[in-house]
Amino acid sequence: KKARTDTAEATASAPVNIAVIKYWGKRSEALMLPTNSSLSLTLDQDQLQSKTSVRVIADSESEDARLWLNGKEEKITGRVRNLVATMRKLRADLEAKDSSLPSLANKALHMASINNFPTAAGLASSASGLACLAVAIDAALQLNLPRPQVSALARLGSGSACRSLFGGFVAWDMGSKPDGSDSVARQVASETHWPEMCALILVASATQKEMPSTAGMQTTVETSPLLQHRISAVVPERMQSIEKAIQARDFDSFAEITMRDSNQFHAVCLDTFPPIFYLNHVSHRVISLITKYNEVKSKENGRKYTVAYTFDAGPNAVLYLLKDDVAEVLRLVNAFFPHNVAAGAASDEYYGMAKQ
Ligand code: 2P0
Repeated sequence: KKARTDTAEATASAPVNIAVIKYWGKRSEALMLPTNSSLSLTLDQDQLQSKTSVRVIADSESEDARLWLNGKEEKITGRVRNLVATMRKLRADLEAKDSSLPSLANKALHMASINNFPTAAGLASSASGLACLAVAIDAALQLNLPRPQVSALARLGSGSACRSLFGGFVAWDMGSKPDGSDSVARQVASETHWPEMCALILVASATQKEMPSTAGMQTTVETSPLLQHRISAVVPERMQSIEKAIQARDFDSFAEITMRDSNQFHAVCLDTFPPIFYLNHVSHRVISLITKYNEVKSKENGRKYTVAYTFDAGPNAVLYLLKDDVAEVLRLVNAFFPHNVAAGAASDEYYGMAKQ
């Protein structure tokens, strides 16, 4: 007799992560394997997050899959289709072994995801979005997979998503096996390791970026000689150094590596042919301001750096800094970029102070 087929439903949320060693380039599009390792900080869940609900339609006859993003139905990409198919296969294997399990593997799947921040504006929305999609499907299909496996599945949806399954400081080791089994995210230090560490997000533009990451990094891999240098001669050493800096809570080293890696990522974008421009004049002014501020503060507090900037595939700055310095840096940013505040749009400018 056929097992019970109640509607199964699950909701999950996942936080954004912002890389300090940037992922940019794939060695396998099919398996979603990167050309270099990367490292990020996962932000506080209550600040920037995606939330996804997944419902298995019990009385459906088809394996239809539908997706709503911020309330609007979207076409399902090949990658999400692949993620859904892979997870359904895992469910089908379970059902084949145990006929008492409800039949969920071949039912229609409705997925609805929302972000509480601008989507596709270079604020890592795909990382949090695909991470919680994988968690929600895992729950709705009652798979109960271990977290590293959910992380590997999230990677199929978007590379950087594999890092959002863990809190604190997270590395994504590129791995070397052709099947990708050793290309996995790993927690370097938990969220309690360096509680003074804060992130400040300055939104220079909340519009969607012109060049999506996936297409951009593919052109970079095909055309940029600087990327080859970065992969072989720069990132491996930087991964080791920044892990050491994190373990030792050495902010000066952490900040310098972070800023250098952001600069090199954007240099690689410029070295792509045709070039990719993610930074704008506001981003350049933020870099100049932080550079000058660090010089001035150094004479006062003896530290080499007080603030580190980093930019992803968009013009918005993420500043990493220690808690005691947040109030002054906020005043500084308000003084130098008064326009949004004067226009009463301060809440559009800052998406809050996020601790790790
Ligand atoms: C990162 N970024 O490490 C880097 C820094 C953007 C700049 O991961 O093709 O959206 O889905 O794997 O993950 C953006 O790339 O690209 C990204 P896909 P993804 O966070």
